[in-house]
Amino acid sequence: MAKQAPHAFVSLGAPKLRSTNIWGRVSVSVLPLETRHQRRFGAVRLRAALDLPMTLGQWVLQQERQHPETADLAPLITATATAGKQIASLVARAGVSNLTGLQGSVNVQGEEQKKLDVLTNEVLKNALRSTGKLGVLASEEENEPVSLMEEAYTGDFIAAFDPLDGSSNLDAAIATGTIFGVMRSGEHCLTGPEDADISQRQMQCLVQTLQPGANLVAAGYILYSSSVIFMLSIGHGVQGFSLDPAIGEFVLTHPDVRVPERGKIYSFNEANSDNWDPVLQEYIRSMKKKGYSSRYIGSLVGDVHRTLIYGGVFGYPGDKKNPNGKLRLLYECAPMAYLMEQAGGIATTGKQRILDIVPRDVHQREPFICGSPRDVEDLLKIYQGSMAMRG
Ligand code: FBP
Repeated sequence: MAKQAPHAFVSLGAPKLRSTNIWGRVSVSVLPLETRHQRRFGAVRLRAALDLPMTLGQWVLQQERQHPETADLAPLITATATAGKQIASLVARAGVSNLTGLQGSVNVQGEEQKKLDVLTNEVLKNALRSTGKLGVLASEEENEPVSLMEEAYTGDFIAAFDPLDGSSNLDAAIATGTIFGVMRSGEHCLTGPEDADISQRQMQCLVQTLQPGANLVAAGYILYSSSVIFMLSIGHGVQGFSLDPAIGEFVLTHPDVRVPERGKIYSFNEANSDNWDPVLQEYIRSMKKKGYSSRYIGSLVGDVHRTLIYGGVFGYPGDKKNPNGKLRLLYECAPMAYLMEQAGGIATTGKQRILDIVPRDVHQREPFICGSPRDVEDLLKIYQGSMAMRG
């Protein structure tokens, strides 16, 4: 008897064509109309049969069903993903499209802006603005928070972001990333048809940017490296989506990310170690004794991503020269701390939980240490010990 040709199901959601075989012979049998559930289950089964990972869009819809309170975040998540794809393409083509190098301007922190710092800031601003959901946005590249109340449909949210973190590494084609955090805004930001005293309310809305990380309702980063990865949390764990260049879609590749309890890597810029406090110096010595290896990219998104996946500790601590370290609380430390805690890790200044800090300024810097819970707890124990000794 001839070898059975492989079969594939073709579901048209109506009477089904039973099967076809690669040699083009078709046999048709009419089956009863499928229920909606059967059709959806059929689609799930087909996706499973074809081993198709879930796309970000499908995941957002699923979250809306499972966590209705996150539904109004969907436009912001998809807009950020779209901006991430645009930025990934700009970063990948920076060398061939004359987008490396400096813009010739300086941001409010006195840093020379890269051409792509400015361009990616516009890309993300426009993408988020187009959702009509934002009352205010704050960015590393904007001197002050920007009110969008006059053009927002609702203004339910406030976003803070670093459009291209680690841009000092860009010209050497080292990993960079976009970091973002989203908070709910108060009634001040909600726009209405006739806003008589909008300027007064704009001020109150701008002030709302200075919320502690504990108020975040979503946060994440997009890593531009050997692959483009969108790591995201909306308060129900951490999911990672890789950009599939074949379909131009983010697909779920890292479901329910949990940082390992302990790692084997410490990640600090040891060039600053002479200026560190003795507790941190002792801690790093103890890690070396325990055989931990050192890895440091000098790009926050790259270093935190590796820490989330492999475990260990990453830190940019304060030191004698920079008592508050280098990283900005609102759009670097807080979003990364939110992700790390959602993945079961710890994020601290060494003395305080990052998510509890109430910002005084949009560009405020804070010492930042995060990673595997057991590894970070070891450091906190030494700090507590030394504080107890000092009484
Ligand atoms: P920006 O590029 O967004 O200013 O980020 C600062 C940053 O590059 C971080 O990504 C990184 O963790 C840190 O600075 C590296 O600093 P240093 O070169 O002092 O180690």
